Amino acid sequence: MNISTSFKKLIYWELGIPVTLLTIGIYHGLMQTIYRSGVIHASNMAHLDYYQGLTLHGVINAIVLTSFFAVAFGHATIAFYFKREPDKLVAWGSFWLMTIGTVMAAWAMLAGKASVLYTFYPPLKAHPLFYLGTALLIVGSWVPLFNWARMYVLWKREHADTKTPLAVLITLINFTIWFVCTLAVAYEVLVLLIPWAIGWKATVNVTLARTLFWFFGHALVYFWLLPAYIMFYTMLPGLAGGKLFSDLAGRVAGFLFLIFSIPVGVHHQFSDPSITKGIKMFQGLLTFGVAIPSFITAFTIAASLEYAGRKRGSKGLLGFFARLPYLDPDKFLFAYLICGLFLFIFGGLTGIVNSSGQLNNVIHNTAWLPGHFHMTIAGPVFLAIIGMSTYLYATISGKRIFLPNVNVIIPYMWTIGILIFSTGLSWGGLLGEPRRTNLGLTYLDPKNELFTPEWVPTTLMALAGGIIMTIAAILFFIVFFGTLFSKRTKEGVLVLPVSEILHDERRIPLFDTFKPWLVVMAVILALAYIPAFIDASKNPGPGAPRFTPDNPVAVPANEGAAAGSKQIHPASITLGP
Ligand code: HAS
Repeated sequence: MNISTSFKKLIYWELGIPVTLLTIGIYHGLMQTIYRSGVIHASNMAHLDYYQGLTLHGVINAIVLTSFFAVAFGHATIAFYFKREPDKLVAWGSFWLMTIGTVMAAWAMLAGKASVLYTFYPPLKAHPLFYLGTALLIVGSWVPLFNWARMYVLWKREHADTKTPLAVLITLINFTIWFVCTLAVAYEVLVLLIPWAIGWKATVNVTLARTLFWFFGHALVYFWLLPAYIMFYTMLPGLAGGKLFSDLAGRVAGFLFLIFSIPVGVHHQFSDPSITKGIKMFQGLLTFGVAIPSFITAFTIAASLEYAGRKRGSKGLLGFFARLPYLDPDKFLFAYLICGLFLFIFGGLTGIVNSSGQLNNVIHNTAWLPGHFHMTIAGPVFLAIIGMSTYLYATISGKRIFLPNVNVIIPYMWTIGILIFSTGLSWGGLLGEPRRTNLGLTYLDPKNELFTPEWVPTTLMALAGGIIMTIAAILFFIVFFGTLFSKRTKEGVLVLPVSEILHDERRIPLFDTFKPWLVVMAVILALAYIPAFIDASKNPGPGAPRFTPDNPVAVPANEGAAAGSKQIHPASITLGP
């Protein structure tokens, strides 16, 4: 499909900006493994502090990259299937909101005024521009939903009896989840955090802030995941040389995500004493519910791959694995997607461990957690994002992929890196190694009385994995920017790989309409969250004043928004009355 220059430019910018920032995100990922393994015993490097780097790493990789990509891919998907471009004014408006928000948050982080990590838990305080910037980025990213929903309604009017294309359906589901879950974080930021960060309110209710954050925070992970699921269902089977086993399975999985993605956030708060046991158990059970659509996906995609392998002449029970196009540079997306799926087996299994109340006690806040989420967000999500960014840019611009044989090996290298890295973290986590800690300053400094030798092999393993991942990422930058700076060789078009469907089930209205699912979603949300919010408001504990990461003494309430950026000499610290 031919698209206008304005629409092309929009997609280029929405892919180019986050990939450019990703260079900073990847650098700080490597630095994490270096600090943690005790190779250096320093609190900062190149004037960037440990927590500042960790914040940049988390915010750029997990929020900026994912949100920009989801919007760019959403625009491409909707335009491709509806054969119409979305309204340009709205689309560019959303782009500018996201970009201005990103610049504001980036300034606060780079200036060292927002080293609060991507979860920005109070009582750690950031500069108000950090909160405002992330809020703008998020609002900008859901603006396109209203545009797409209008296009969907118009399309439906003309095609009442045709199944909505699966990719469109999952895109709309994803952005609906995103819109609903971000309302809570908007409330947290605008009502609780900004007035407190400015100094208008002396304290904040930490439990309420965390509960609002996790209302958003777990749905956020499915907002990251669903673009990859669209690729698994609608592209991967065809790229493998086969067909999608069942289109209905994809629809069922999509709607299950709609109802289960949000009401599970309390599983991040199993250790929060203010929330009562019954709510934790209920949301724990719902968390098992949110794993079901991924199990459906595992079986459906495995069956689709088996069909592809058999069509390519495989024999035996598992022979089909040997017949798939792993290293075909012309089908490089296959490599990115299959590697992501492979990692997700382990990412999913560790997720199920996390969601079991008792086991969670063992791994909560340990290195196990980053072990888990690097096999999810840095697995299927990241690989789908970078693979599709290269694909979309090259096809829309009409350029040839730079170094195609290198491009196809990047995902395998990344996968090997992640497997080593996450094994080190998961193993360390089981030995009590904490997350979000600059271990080199104490626990991994042999001269320090806290030195913990059990964590030497685990952190060195994570370092080895981190180095391999960084090399893979550098190769990705070479391929992406090499393609960007090469000459156009043909007319650029918007075309997405489309898999045929093996069992193209008849249209079942229940799985092609939003209303009943939205009602069920609202009911489950109310059951899961009204009691949680009541608990968080009823048992708030003492309100928390403002703290900065470099100082154990609270910032006085009468100091302004920028308060806390100056270092206070330890001799001036008074501990208690
Ligand atoms: Fe999670 C914490 C539970 C999925 C990300 N998670 C996190 C955090 C992040 C994150 C970032 O219950 C840390 C937040 C923080 O900073 O504190 N998670 C789950 C569960 C799932 C899950 C049950 N997580 C994800 C996904 C993420 C993500 C997806 C990002 C994209 N997670 C938790 C819990 C915590 C948590 C607790 C809090 C813990 C705590 O104490 O703080 C499920 O959705 C997982 C279901 C997945 C499966 C896998 C299906 C397998 C498939 C692949 C098939 C492969 C094939 C190919 C067919 C059941 C689909 C084969 C090919 C070959 C070549 C072999």
